This record gives sequence, structure tokens and C-alpha cells, in this order.
Amino acid sequence: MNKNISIIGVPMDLGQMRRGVDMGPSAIRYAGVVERLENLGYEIKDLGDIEIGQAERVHNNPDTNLRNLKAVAEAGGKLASTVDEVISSGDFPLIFGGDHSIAIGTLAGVSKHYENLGVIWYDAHGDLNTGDTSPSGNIHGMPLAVSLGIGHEDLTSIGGSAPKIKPENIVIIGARSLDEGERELIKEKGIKVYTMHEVDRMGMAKVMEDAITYLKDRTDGVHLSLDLDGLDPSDAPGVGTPVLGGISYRESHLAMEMLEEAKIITSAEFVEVNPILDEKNKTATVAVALMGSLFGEKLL
Ligand code: HAR
Ligand code: MN
Ligand code: MN
Ligand code: MN
Repeated sequence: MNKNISIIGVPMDLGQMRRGVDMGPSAIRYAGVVERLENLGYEIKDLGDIEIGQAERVHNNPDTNLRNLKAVAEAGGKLASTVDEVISSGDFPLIFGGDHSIAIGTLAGVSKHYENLGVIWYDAHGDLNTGDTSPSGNIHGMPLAVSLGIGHEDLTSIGGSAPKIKPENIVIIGARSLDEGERELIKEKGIKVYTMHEVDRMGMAKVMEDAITYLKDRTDGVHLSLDLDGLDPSDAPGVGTPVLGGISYRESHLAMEMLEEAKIITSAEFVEVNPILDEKNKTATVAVALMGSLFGEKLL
């Protein structure tokens, strides 16, 4: 793993309707992430937080049902440029959310550097909605579709109009809440998904082994987009849209350890940590523990 890490905080809470997730980056820092990674021999630069604009006081844009579209798109553009600069400087970009809408900007920045960027989407949700299929109008349910070039132009055009990723380079892990339109898109595009059914049936070791083999063959870099709601709410309670029956803390550690061993991850983001909904910063602490494993912490 690249020994130089640049941290970027994105205090974004406009991609969904529960306040508090904008405090995620702060909670993750407070849980000791810099010290944890420094102890593993990494050189850490904390670039601070991306500036986020104002929420719409009432959603009254007749042209779209996407809430806070302007502010989410603006922040995405800023994040894309920052991530692009970090990679150009030779550092590993490590992004803290904020809600998952920030992945639009992250992937726009990262994808400039790879021909065939792989993505591991660790999440209870598919985040494959568009304005037409979304039950909520919340942009945090759309970033993976947007990165495929599907969705509102103000979002798909961030960092250039070409799609940022190819459907065959995506692996979704932990899905257990998919909307009808998302299921159709998964089938139409042939996106690889390990739902909780596969995690239960195959076990996490086999899921990760398969996912790693699949991505290693076809990609020249892999971004990990880890939504804390991929974990079971008993292990990660501080999230806005918890779904029962998720991936355990131990399974998640194993997944991170296997990614570290495979040496395929070239950028990462940890999103949806909401300290207001949390129990004594547990979810941020879990996020930092998982980063420990991802970056090479060993038990013995
Ligand atoms: N699928 C639902 C929607 O689009 C819920 C999405 C919740 N998304 C996140 N990110 N928390 O995964 O509104
Ligand atoms: Mn706010
Ligand atoms: Mn998500
Ligand atoms: Mn989710």
C-alpha cells in the first residue's frame, strides 16, 4: 500500500434528510484515525474539509425531484478536483463522509487516473437510483448510477461527461435493500452483486476471494466505497438508513484484511457516519478499526 495518505473530509448532509451526518468526518478524526495509521508507518496529511453550501429551505425546483441538487453538485465538483490533485501528487486519497452522495465527486476525481477503475461498493443499498426510480429524491441513493453516466446531467457532468466507471468493473457487497429500478439496472448492466444471501451462503472469505479475483483480472486500480450501513446496525448504529441483517464487525474486518493482502485498493472512502444517531461514537470507532485492517494492522 502507498505509504503516503491524504485525508479529505466531506461534511455533506444534503444528499439525504437526516441531519448530523455532516459531523461524520469530525467523529472519525476524534476516533483517532491519524494516530492509528501513523502507528502503521504511514505519512498522513489531513487536508481538512471540503466546503459545503446551503440546503434548500424548501424543495421548490419544478425541474427536478432531486433534493439540494445544486449544493450536492457543487461539492462534488470541488471534491473531484481535490481527489484528482491528491492522486497526481502521488498520495493515496482517503475520504471521510458525509452522506454517500459524495462518492459522485470521489469517483469523478479518481477515475481520471485509471483506464479501468474497479469499485467495491460495500453497502446495504445499491445507490443505483435515478430521479425517475428514486422513492425519496435523495441523492445519496444515486451515486453509483451517476458514476455509470446515468442520472441528472448536473451530476453526471462532474469532472467531464464521460461515464466514470464501467458496469463490469463494479462489485456490490452486502446489499439487502434494493428498489425495483435498481434491480432492473443491475440485471440490464450485469453488475456483480453479493447480497446478504451470498454472504450467508458462501461466507465472507469466499465472497472476498471471488470479488478480488474478478477485479484483479480486469482493473488497473480499485476504489473502496464503504457505507457504514453495509454493517449490521448492532455493530454500526450511527447511520441514517439502517437495515437489519447486515455484515458483522468480524466479517468486515476479514474483508478489509483480505483486501490488504491482495494489495488492490488504490483509494477509499468511509461514509454515512452520523454521530447524532450513534452510541458513544461507536460507528466512527468501527470505521477507524476497519481502516486499521485495510491499511495492514495485524493481530499478531
Ligand atoms: N434506496 C433508497 C433511496 O434511494 C435508500 C437509499 C439509502 N442510501 C444510503 N446510501 N444510505 O446507501 O432513497
Ligand atoms: Mn448542514
Ligand atoms: Mn450508500
Ligand atoms: Mn447504504
